[in-house]
Amino acid sequence: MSTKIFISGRFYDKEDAKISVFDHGLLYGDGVFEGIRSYGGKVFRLPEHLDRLWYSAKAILLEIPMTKDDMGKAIYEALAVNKITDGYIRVVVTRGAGTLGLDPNRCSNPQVIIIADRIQLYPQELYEKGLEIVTVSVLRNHPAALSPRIKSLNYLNNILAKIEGLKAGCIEALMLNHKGEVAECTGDNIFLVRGGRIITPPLDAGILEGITRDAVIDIARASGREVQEIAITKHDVYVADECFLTGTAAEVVPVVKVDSRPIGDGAPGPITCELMKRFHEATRQ
Ligand code: PXG
Repeated sequence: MSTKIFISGRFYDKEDAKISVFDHGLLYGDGVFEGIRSYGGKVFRLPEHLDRLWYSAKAILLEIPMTKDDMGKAIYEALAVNKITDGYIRVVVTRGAGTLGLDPNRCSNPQVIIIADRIQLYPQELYEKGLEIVTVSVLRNHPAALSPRIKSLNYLNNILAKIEGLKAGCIEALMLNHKGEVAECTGDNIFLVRGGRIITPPLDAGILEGITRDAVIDIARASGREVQEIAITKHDVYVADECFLTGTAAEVVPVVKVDSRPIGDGAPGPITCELMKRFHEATRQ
């Protein structure tokens, strides 16, 4: 059976799922998106993902041509028609087809695309042994230029950082902000553990407010751990006891080396392992 893709109210076979080459989503990266997981047939933190999608759209003055309720239903339908219970959902809203000029007012029909797929998980080894990352020279977008809070279709900032990381042999890369502070990785948020305390950069460091980040903060606090959102420098990373990343695809993944320096004793730390376990329990009850 061919994968069925939702485009603006209808399901199409993958081969027939097409949008216009005049869509400003393609021409200019003018649009927004979400990456969402489903576990055991339940969509993880769906209201939070929908809220973030609507805030991203509002930030670029894009009106999503359906209600959150209908979007939620379409997401569950996309899972059902493709018989997916544990998977990954990509929601894309484009500005729609317009002219070859930038003017978004000349685009009349924003497109809503929902792709439900099986998820390609990171190798289990990464969760057991931890990940090595590098700090890259590409700075995270200046918030006054293009806010990292917007999950827009223009991901070149992150892609350039990812390319630099890959060239250094790392599948994830650490990005600093314009102030030289630690911001986030190309598709994951970063956390440190220091003296039993969990710290992560605040939103005003110029980061995406990750849904997994919020979930992990909730889980950590519910288990009695202190979590602080404070500015972090590379120095803090290098002297941390533990480091881990959070993201929709990665969930919680330990980092054991940054810029060739071992973090802590160079193995996944106890608090990281505890949070990985609690996150796993929370998503697979
Ligand atoms: N920061 C950035 C810049 C991201 O793009 C995260 C943090 C983590 O956020 P969530 O809400 O996922 O906890 C992201 C995640 C993917 C994928 O396939 C993920 C993202 C973008 C593109 C692909 O995992 N964003």
